[in-house]
Amino acid sequence: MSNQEYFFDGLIGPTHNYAGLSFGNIASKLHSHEVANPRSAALQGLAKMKQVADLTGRQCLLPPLRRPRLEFLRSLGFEGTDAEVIDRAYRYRPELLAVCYSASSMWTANAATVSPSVDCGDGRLHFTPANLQSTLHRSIEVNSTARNLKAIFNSEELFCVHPPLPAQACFADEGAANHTRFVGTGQEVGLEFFVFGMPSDGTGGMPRKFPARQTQMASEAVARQHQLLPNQICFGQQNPEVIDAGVFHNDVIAVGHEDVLLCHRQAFLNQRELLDRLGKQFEGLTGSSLRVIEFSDTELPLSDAVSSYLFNSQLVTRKDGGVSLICPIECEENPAARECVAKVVDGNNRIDEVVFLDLRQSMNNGGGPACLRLRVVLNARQQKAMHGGVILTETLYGKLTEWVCRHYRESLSQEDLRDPSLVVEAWEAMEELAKILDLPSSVLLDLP
Ligand code: SUG
Repeated sequence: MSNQEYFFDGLIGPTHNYAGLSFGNIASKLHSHEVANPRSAALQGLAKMKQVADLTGRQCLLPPLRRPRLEFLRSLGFEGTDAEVIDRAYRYRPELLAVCYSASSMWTANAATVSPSVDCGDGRLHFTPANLQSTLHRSIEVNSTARNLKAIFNSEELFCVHPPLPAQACFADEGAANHTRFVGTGQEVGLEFFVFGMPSDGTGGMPRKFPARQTQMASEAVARQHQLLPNQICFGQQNPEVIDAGVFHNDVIAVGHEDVLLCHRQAFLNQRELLDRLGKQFEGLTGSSLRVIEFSDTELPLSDAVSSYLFNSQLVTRKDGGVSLICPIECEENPAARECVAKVVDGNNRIDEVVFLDLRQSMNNGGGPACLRLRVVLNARQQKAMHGGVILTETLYGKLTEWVCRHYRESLSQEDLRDPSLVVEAWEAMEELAKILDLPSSVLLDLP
């Protein structure tokens, strides 16, 4: 098959820290102001990439974005040398200093929504970089992310990187975390499932406690500009109650892969009707049935689903054709989640293996295996045309591991963000990374 799914994980940057910046993300709040370990974080992320590379042979990465983004602080009136800007921000508005230091681009499921060229009207692969405008620290990712995507997928004939949607509340967009593509065995064209938390007309209710980060208007705009046909699109709404229970993205409560949807029974509003519609559409498009694996609240209470991140596991088709479920280690530690995993693996489906991974450093900020990867289905020409320097080979894995050990600190507290030498350390690391990945340093450092 010429179309193949590649996994682009976010390489975890040297300033990974716990600043408690994401309202509605329970782990971010719970671990706020703890001391982070950027080195372990990056090594855990690399170990995951290595595992998936060994299983599938289709692992790539997206570079971290340059942090700190001191120009952000300068644009808010903090003046002086770098050290002065940092010191002033730390004393007057430490939360803004944390914003410009956040390594949140590691969660590449939020980098963009991606539609493979077989689905798109003009036969190109479409990316819409997510505006992430629901949180300040994430909203400053989008322009640099778009620039990286353009550098890696550098052919206008084969790829189309759209501008992000307008940075307005009605177009709040969080990318692939709220988008799943289903495809039948041996088939090419997929069914793209867009899930939003904020309906355009307020019907169906809205969360009361926490924000809905994806709007219906945003999902519709993305589907339109990717030129998808109506029979290839299905829209659904998140259950507002689960958003209030900490499900800030749909990928915290549902994961899809090929013809499988694994989800909690309370994931969606009017779940029966929605899954019926989704199933019928899938059958109409592919002639085969969608396999839905649902767990009830009795089998897995919502709070355990959120703390274990079972539904944020990553499903990958291996080289031998079997499918592995890559779970965070929290699923092995949680008895209810562990039992659900066993049911999935023993069930009548292609998922025949589970891999538990320690991604604790990312998990403590609300980012599990599926948050850390962006799926990009590429045809043979696109595989050749994309920038090869980001494909995770054995050699690249070795170089990056060594690079992390040389440049990353073992601990980073909120107080440490005040240290101006961190700016220089992070900058030097990025300059060297540009060489390792064979990308222009002007792109990686996001310079004019
Ligand atoms: O956007 N956490 C991220 C986690 C993103 C997870 N992604 C997916 N579910 N696809 C967020 O809430 C926390 C940063 C901090 O608090 O320091 C943070 O941004």
